[in-house]
Amino acid sequence: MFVIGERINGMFVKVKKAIEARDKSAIQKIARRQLDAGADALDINVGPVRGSALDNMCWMIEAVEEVTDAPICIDTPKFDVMNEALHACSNPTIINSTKAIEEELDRYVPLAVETGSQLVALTIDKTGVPKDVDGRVAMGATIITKAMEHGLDMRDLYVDLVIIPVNVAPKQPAAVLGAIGQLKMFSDPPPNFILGLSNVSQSCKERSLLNSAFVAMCIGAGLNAAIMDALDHELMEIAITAEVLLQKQLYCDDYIAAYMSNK
Ligand code: THG
Repeated sequence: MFVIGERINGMFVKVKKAIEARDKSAIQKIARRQLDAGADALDINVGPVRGSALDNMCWMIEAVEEVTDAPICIDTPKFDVMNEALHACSNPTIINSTKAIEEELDRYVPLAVETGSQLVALTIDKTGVPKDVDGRVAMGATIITKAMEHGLDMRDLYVDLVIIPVNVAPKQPAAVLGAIGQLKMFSDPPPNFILGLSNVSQSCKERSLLNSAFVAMCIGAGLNAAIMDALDHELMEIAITAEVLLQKQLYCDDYIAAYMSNK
C-alpha cells in the first residue's frame, strides 16, 4: 500500500497557524511523524489560509524538503500553482489532482510527463461526483485513455474513485468498491487506485472505525494507495494486515515490524 500522509493540510488548525506564523519546525515535525509512522509520501495542501496560495505552497514544500527526500504530493486545484510548485520541488512529485474532463487531462497529463511526476486523477467531471458505479467507471475510462494517449506510464497514474462522507451519502462506499473492481478488469496493465480515505468519515462520530473498516474493504477490491491518516496506528496496522491476508505482503509472525523496517 502506497501511503500518502494527509496531515500537512491547512484544514488542520495547527498547520494553518504554522503557515501564518511561518513556523518551519512545526511543519517539519508533522512531516517526520508521518514518515516515522509508515507514510511513503506527504500530501501538501495550503487549505483555507489567507495570502498567496503559491507562496504558502512553496514555503511548505521548502520546509518539508529540508527534512526528507520522500515524494511530495502537491494538493491544489489551481493549475498555475501546481505548475510553479512542481518546478520548485527537488523531491519526486505527485500532482494532486486533475478531474476527468478531457481539456483538463490534456493539460495535466503532459505536465506530469514533462516533469516526471506521478498524477492523481479524480472521477469527477463538470457534473460533479458520480452517483453510481457506472459513472465512476466511465470517468475512469476517460482518464486511462487520455493518460495512454499522452504517453503516461500506468504505474505513474492514480485513479481516485472519490469517496464522500457516509453519513450524507450512504450508497457511495459500495459504489467506490464496485468501480475499483470493474476498472481493474478493464485495463491491462491497470493504473493505481487511490482514495482520500478520511473523507468517508468526515463529521461522523466513529472516524477511526469507519476509516479502518473501509480501508480493509477497499484493499480487498484492489486499492493500492491512499491519502490517509498515517498517525492512526491501528488504521495503518489494519491496512498492512489486509495486504498480508491478500498475499500482497509476505506473512511472518512479526509482519508489522517487517513492513515498517522496509520503510
Ligand atoms: N482525493 C485526493 N486528494 C484529497 C482528497 C481526496 N486531498 C484532500 C482530502 N481529500 C484528503 N485529506 C484529508 C485531510 C484531512 C481530513 C480529511 C481528508 C480531515 N480533517 C479534519 C476534519 O475535517 O474533520 C480536520 C479537523 C481537525 O482535526 O483539525 O478529516 O479525496 N486526491
